[in-house]
Amino acid sequence: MIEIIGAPFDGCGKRVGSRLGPPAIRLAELNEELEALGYEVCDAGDVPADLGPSDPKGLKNFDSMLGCAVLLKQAVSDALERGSIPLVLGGDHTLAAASVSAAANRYVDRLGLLWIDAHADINTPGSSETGNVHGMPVAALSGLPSGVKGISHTQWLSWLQALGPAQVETERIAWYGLRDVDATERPRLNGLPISMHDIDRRGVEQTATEIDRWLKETAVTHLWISFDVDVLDPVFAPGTGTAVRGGLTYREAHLFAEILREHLDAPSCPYRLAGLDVVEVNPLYDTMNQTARVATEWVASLFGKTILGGKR
Ligand SMILES: [Mn+2]
Repeated sequence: MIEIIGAPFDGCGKRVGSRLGPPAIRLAELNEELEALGYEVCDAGDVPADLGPSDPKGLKNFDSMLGCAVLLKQAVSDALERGSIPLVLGGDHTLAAASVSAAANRYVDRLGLLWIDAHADINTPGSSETGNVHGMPVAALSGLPSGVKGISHTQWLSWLQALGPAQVETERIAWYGLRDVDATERPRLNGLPISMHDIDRRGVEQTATEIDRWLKETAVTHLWISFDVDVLDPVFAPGTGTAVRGGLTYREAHLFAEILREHLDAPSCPYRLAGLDVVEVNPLYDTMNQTARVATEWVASLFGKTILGGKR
């Protein structure tokens, strides 16, 4: 069973509007697509994600984010407990820290994380140029130090505490589609960082296979996939707040999803899909809901939809 959980929080990005991501993706018929593939789908609705007052001396909208994160972590944890695959719809990428942490606390060091994104999202308050928390969820998940003093440091510690006790060490994290990485982030990418350059050089098929091999080497039993729609080139997915040119084409993104599914379905595959985030769909920057439709189609490919149907 797939359990859809909306997290319409957009207080920690550069631009607001991704709070409209969950309804846009639902209107793109995500539920119907997955049911057509034979899955039982349950839409659990949205976790509350209102923006309250924000301390001007701290991280922007931090308290609102933390409140929503606690609720989302619990909702994902409950879904995992029921044996469901949680499918979390953002919202900005900040809340993926909460969803991934639910799986991390359940599977501990047997969880691998695949962060599909133009950005590495491994800034800390001390290294971030913008101060936007949506660029920090991977750093929080892996428990990096804040690098600052004062209120932001206290907030950072409270976030780590809310996500814990288990962490996802960077050695168990793969990134895919990177093309906008800060110099301060680069030395932190200890797992498997695959950039657009790597994809240009070796193609989707080989880089996807590298991820499969790496997951087997790290001996994880569960994989969480966090999909930021900005991994796609803005030509195909313009409806997002931090678009970066030079991304995956529509076909490359689909081929990647299809190969991930092939690996997951292989009889000898030692890991299974724990859950999935689909984030940063921002209808305010979109036309005709095409970005939500691309995201929905990508999820369908990941869950086994093929052009000719049946086995590839
Ligand atoms: Mn991103």
